[in-house]
Amino acid sequence: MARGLTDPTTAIEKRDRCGDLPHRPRVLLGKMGLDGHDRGVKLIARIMRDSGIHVIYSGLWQTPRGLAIGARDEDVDCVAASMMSNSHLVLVPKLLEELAAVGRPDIAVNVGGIIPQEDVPALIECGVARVYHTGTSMDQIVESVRQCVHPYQPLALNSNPSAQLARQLSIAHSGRLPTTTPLKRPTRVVGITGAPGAGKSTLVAAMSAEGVRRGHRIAVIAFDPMSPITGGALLGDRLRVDFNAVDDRVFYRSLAIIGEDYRSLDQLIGLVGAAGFETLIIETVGAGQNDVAIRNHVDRTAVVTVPGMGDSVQMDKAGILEIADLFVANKADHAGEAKLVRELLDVAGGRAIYETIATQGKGIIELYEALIEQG
Ligand code: B12
Repeated sequence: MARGLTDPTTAIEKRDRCGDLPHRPRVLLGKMGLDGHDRGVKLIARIMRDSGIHVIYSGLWQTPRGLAIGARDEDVDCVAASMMSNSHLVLVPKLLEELAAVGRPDIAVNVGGIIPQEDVPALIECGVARVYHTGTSMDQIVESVRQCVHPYQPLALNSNPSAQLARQLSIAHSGRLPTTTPLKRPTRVVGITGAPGAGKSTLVAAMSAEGVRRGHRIAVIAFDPMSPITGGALLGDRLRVDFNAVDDRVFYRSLAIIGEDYRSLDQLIGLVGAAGFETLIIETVGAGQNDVAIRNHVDRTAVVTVPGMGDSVQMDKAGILEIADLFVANKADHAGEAKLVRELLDVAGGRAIYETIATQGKGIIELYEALIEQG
């Protein structure tokens, strides 16, 4: 931990503290209610990531139901709820009820933050696994997760279908899916790729919401990078989707990979289709010029670009721009948009260019129709 005034307050030794477990622990880190204290969760997220844990951060202001859907669809080993706003006696029991309602009453819930000692028995009584306090050490935080990890078993056939899909995806991604498992490709499998920070997750979230508006059920698989040093990952794309609005009409799954290791992807796609989804959107890890492997797995690829990413020579290079079936010029309100579109037109060779401002939902209907309705 930090020793002097100039040391980062969150410095910890990056080390795989979970490599001995049956699988990489998956944790949903959540803050429910009107609680804006996010220093603690950010610290916990980094500690977990740097200890070999896959952390899904769902953002502030979650509802118990949104968190429960996330826990089920992400197939987490535990939920880590950080409660600082004195609403734990109301929201935590509700979270446990919702976990049961969405079909995963077995997922462990750990609670930490500002929890008066006298409230601990009531939380344990309603089903919380453990309660942690301010000043919880790094070792305790990692241990709180390790204790929840058990080998993956298929869920019972009569369990919730999304819960079953989520578990099948976990098994497939760990390379252990039985070869006899029925697979079916969804009607539409589209890939969204592009540089880190281009706005891919916000675009995917906006397109998912558009799909829901049209009465479609959308599945998303979003890849984020896995640390080659610890095996840990911070899976942060999910927080772009407003689950308070789309509820479980969007099945969203975050997964970590190193580089472009898509060896399980065809099975993942087949499982999503076999679960009845006709549309699957796959978001790649933030891609570089040479990251083109996604095109071997999807039907259509959208390459997301933003203004200010380089001169026109960059556009002529072989690689990622060649795999686009269509281009998205996102952040169209930023300076340099006209130049970007002009340069894209030069290399597009007739491929369509869609201008979007994903954060405002602009251009999303046109993109959805081009990529998904007509795809
Ligand atoms: C910094 C701070 C703020 C900052 C927040 C900055 C930020 N972006 O987070 C600011 C100034 C904005 C703020 C505002 C407010 N605050 Co304030 N704030 C604090 C303070 C001083 C420290 C919190 C902190 O960052 N700690 C450091 C982090 C690293 O620790 P942590 O969050 O506790 O997390 C650790 C452990 O708890 C544990 N942990 C946490 N969750 C979990 C979960 C699991 C599963 C596990 C294993 C471990 C674990 O692990 C972490 C590492 O050890 C506390 C008092 C205190 N000493 O705790 C008050 C405090 C939390 N705030 C309080 C209040 C009332 C407010 C305001 C409502 C004040 C007001 N009237 O406006 C607002 C609300 C803001 C909002 N939107 O919600 C009260 C809450 C009272 C309560 N719950 O009963 C406190 C306790 C102060 C007090 N004594 O009254 N606050």
